[in-house]
Amino acid sequence: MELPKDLIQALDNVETICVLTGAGISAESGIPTFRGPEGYWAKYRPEELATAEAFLRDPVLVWSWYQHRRDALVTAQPNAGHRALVRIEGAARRFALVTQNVDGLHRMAGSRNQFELHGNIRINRCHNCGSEIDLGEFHFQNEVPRCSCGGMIRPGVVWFGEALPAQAWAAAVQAAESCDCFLSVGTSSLVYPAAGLPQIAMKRASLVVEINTETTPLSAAAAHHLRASAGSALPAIADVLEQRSADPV
Ligand code: BJW
Ligand code: ZN
Repeated sequence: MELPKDLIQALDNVETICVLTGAGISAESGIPTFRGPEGYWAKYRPEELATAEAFLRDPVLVWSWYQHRRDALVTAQPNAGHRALVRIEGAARRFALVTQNVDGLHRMAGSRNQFELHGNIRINRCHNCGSEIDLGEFHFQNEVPRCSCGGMIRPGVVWFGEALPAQAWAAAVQAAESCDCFLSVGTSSLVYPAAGLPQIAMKRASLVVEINTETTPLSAAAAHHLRASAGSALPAIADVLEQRSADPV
């Protein structure tokens, strides 16, 4: 895609980039988003599946949902958007990738300095003692796995009402506070505290760019809203940044 001329100019001065991604960037890898007509929440209510209360009430239902999503990830591959972020990391002087996604596709693509705010769907941990537990090739059928402490084992993701991993959150705030360009990619900007990161970046008058196929609560405040797919907009941004690093100073 062609980027607006003033955005190309502004990117010329950018040294430190912070990127926040959401489910939209993985949509082009065939993974459903949460909100919207084809999203998970069109079929299920979040409070039935993505809260600790739901898990304690019906762990088999919650486990079945996560196993279904794990199965879908077996064949999922990073797409052009994930790959472009690896190029952007290579072209920036300092770079941090903050993701709300639990699918691990950024790591698979090769992103290095990344922080997972909502955990990782491939990890398991005890709901009682919090230990991370390696279940090997575990595939949920109908028996909820148990920790040696007796607690129920659950997917290592962050549900509504739960605190985000402290280190990842601290790194995300630090990256947003210190960047001169903040890219918000494929997120509805509805779920906090992640949705507050662009506002943190704006305090330092950073260049905030939103890449989203739809309008969100962030769109009006962003310096640029590229109403485009991540897979088309991010390669265009990577091209500009790489061209800049190739140019003689
Ligand atoms: C494309 C595209 C393409 C499509 N290209 N774009 C009132 C006000 C403020 C906050 C609260 C409140 N009431 C409650 C809260 C707190 C709550 C919250 O934010 N709720 C709001 C919904 C109101 N937050 C929390 O509870 C968080 N914890 C917390 O606050 O802790 C406080 C605490 C402190 C100390 C002790 C205890 C607590 C935790 C939030 C956890 C969210 N978890 C989930 C599930 C993770 C596990 C799993 O995967 O199952 O995270 S919910 C779900 O939403 C998931 C996502 O990461 C998250 C965000 O969704 P995302 O990524 O934005 O996806 P979508 O589907 O919403 O949007 C996709 C976008 O892509 C769309 O805009 C499309 O247009 C776009 N798109 N294709 C570009 N190709
Ligand atoms: Zn335990």
